[in-house]
Amino acid sequence: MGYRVAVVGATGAVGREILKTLAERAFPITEIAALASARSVGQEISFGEKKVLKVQNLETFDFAGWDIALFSPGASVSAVHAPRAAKAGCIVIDNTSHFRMEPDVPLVVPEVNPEALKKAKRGIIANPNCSTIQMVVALKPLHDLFTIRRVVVSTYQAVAGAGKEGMDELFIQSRGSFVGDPASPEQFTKQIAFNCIPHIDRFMDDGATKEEWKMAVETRKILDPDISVFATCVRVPVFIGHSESVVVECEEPVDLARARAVLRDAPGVVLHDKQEDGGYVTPIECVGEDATYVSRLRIDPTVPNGLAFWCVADNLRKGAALNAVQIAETMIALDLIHPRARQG
Ligand code: 11C
Repeated sequence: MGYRVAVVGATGAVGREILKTLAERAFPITEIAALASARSVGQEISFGEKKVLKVQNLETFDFAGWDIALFSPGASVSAVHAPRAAKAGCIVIDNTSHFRMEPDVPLVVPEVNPEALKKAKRGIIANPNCSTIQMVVALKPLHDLFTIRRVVVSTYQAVAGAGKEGMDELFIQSRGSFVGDPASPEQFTKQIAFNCIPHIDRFMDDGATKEEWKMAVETRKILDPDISVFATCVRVPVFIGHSESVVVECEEPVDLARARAVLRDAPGVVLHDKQEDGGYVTPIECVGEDATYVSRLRIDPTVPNGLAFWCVADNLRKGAALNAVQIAETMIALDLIHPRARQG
């Protein structure tokens, strides 16, 4: 049994990763469509080893008879076309921020809150922000054990979070600084090569950025509404792979051995924490990998029941494409998506 699957925003960094992930995981597909804006129509994109897809126009695409649409265009494009696809009976998994906080749209990380998928009444499921996904995958087993009440997180986010243009800017500026031709910033507010920028997404009224706000509100929606999150989100000159320093305060007394044991068994987590030179995972090592890697696990003695760790994950993969595909796989496993007969 296979499904008719449309990938929207197929020419972008996440869209391409979705196609790669679907092929690698042998997702049950009978037909696949790659959709993008009019200017990409006709472009060819490979799907798996043997197939080449011609990009079709999202504006004029008829979703009737299609089972699943994986969206990763801009938020304003999803705002228009995701409801159109859902209305045609297609299950939409949207990777943009547009629907995430709407009460009737589940926000899902399959290792954390798969049961929320049963409440997808509008036919739209939201994929969380990449920096939230890897954090909640690591927090979930610790929360089950110690009841987390407060999280302080600092992120070190790769330029891939700003798409292909962000990656190009880091490359061009890095090369340019060796040949005396430093390119001026366009995608970022300051030079990103050899620099760190404490600013991702727009500023909000309280002085936080929207990326920092997203980490707080999304964590509460996915994991527990009673957890407070204070985030500082920083762009760093890394191409792919977000890193996070996470400090939690818990209700229950924390125990390092028990924390290690649950993290070792937790779905989606790889605990790699040797407490020696190189005995931790860095972003370059997580590129192309599915897991969220946890290292540097230790007690924070400066607060009651405090625990600290470092985590890294491939932001295009678990932070976006893989999580979206896992949502579709989980819906199939829970019998929430059924292939429909082709209409028209
Ligand atoms: C970044 N986390 O690293 C962002 C990218 O809300 O889906 C993803 C933005 C989002 O720039």
